[in-house]
Amino acid sequence: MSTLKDRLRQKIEEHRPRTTRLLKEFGDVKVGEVTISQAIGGARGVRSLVTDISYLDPMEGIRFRGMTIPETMAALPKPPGKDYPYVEGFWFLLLTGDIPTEKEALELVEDFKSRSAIPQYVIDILRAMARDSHPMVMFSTAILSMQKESKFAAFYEAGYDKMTAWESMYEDSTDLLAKLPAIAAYIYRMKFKGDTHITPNTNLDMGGNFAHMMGIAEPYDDVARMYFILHSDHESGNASAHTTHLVASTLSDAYYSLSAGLNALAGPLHGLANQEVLRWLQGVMDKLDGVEPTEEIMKKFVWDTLNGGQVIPGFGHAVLRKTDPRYQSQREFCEKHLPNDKLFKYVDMLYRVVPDILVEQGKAKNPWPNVDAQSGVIQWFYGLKDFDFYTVLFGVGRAIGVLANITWDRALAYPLERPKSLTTDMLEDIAGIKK
Ligand code: HAX
Repeated sequence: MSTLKDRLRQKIEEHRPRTTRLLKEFGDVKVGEVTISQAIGGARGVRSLVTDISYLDPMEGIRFRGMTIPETMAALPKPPGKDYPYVEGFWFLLLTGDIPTEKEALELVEDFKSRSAIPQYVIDILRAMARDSHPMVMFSTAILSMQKESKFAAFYEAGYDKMTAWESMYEDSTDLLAKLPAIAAYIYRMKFKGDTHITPNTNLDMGGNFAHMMGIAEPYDDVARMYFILHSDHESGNASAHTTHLVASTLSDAYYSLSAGLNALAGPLHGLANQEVLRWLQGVMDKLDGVEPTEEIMKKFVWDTLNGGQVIPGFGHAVLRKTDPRYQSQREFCEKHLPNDKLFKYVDMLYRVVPDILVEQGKAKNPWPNVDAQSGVIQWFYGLKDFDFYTVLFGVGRAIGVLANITWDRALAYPLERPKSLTTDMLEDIAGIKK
C-alpha cells in the first residue's frame, strides 16, 4: 500500500463526518439565491459546488489547498538543481492537503513509472486516426480508448460499495496521470515531428521524462513541471472540471469522465484560448509583413478584432477580476529565461494595451489577462511552435486537478448531479411579466 493512498484514506475518514453533519443537521441552510440573469447566463456566481482541492478568489486568484502559487512552488520537494517541484508531489498535495516529504514524492515518482506504459492498442488507434485530426481529439480519444482498463468499472461490475469506491477511482486516476505525458508526447511527435518517437527514460520524473519524450532540452523539463502544476486546478466550476465532475457523478469511471472534461477544455473560450493567442499574434505579424508592431499598431489590431465581433483571446475571465496569478507566474519565468524574446515583448505589449481597450469597449467584466495569454510564448520559445498542440499540454495539467476532484467526489459519495430547469414562460411568470 502506498504512503499516499494510506494518507488519503486517513484524510477521507476524517473528512466524511463533516460532510455528513452538514447534510444531516444543516441541509436546509441557504448558501445563496439564483437570479434570472444567472439562470440564463451560465450560472455565473451560483455557489452550488463543493471542493476542497482549490479555491478561486476573484481578486487574489487560485489557492491550491490553501496555498498561493508561489507558496505551493516553494513548499513542494524539487528534483535536484531544479526550480520547479515534482508534479508527482503536487498530486500528493492536491489529494491530501499535505506537503509530501522528498521520500514520499520519490515514492510516487516510482509509482507513476510503474503505471506509465501505454497499451499498444492506444498507439494503433492514434495511428488509425486522420492525421489532420486536432491533437485534442487524439488526446481525448486515446484516453477514452483505455476505458476497458478501468478498475472502478470492474469494481462496479463486481458489486459496488460506496465506502470503498474511491480506491478504484484513485487507482484509475493515478494510472491515467502516469500515462498522459507519454500519450501527449506520442501525439506531438507523430503529428509534428515526422512520426519519429523517443523512448521514455525511466530514470526521470514526470516533468523530466515528458521533456525527454518531446525531444526538448533543459530547462523544458522545468517548463513542463511549472506548466502542469499551474494548469492543474481552478476550483470545480470551470467547464473542464465541471464536465469531469458531472460525468463522474453518473458513476462513470475516470476514463469516460476525463475524456469528456478534455472535450470541454478544447473550446476556444476555455483551454483552446492558449493556441488562439498565438494564432492571433501570428495573424498580426503576417499582416505587418516584417514590420515591428508599435503600441499604436497593436491597439488597431485589438480594435479591429473587437469590431469584427471576436474576443481577444487570453483576456477576461468568468470569476477572476484581476490579472491571473498563473499569468504572472509565467511572466516571471519569461522575464528570467526569455526577457528579449520578440514574442514575449509582443505579449507584454498586449498586457499594456488590451485592458484599457476592453474597459473602453465596456463589455468585459474583467479586462485583465488570464493564464492563456502567456503560456504559448514559452512553448514557442522552446521550439514548440505547433500551437494546435498547446491545449494538450493544458490537458495534461488539468487532469491532475479534475482527477483529484473526482477521487474525492467518490470518497464523499457526492450524488448524481442534476440541476433543475425552468421554461421561459416560468421565468416570465416569476418576473411578473404580463402576457
Ligand atoms: N475580448 C472581447 N470581449 C470579451 C472578452 C475578451 N477577452 N472577455 C469578455 N468579453 C465580452 C463577452 O464576450 C461578453 O460579450 P457579450 O455581452 O457581447 O456576450 C461580455 O464581454 C461580458 O462577458 P464577461 O461576463 O466579462 O465574461 P464571461 O464570464 O461571459 O466569459 C470568458 C469569460 C473567459 C469566456 C471571456 O472573458 C472570453 O471570451 N475571453 C477570451 C477567451 C479566453 O481567453 N478564454 C480563456 C479563459 C481562461 C480559461 O478558462 N482558460 O482555460
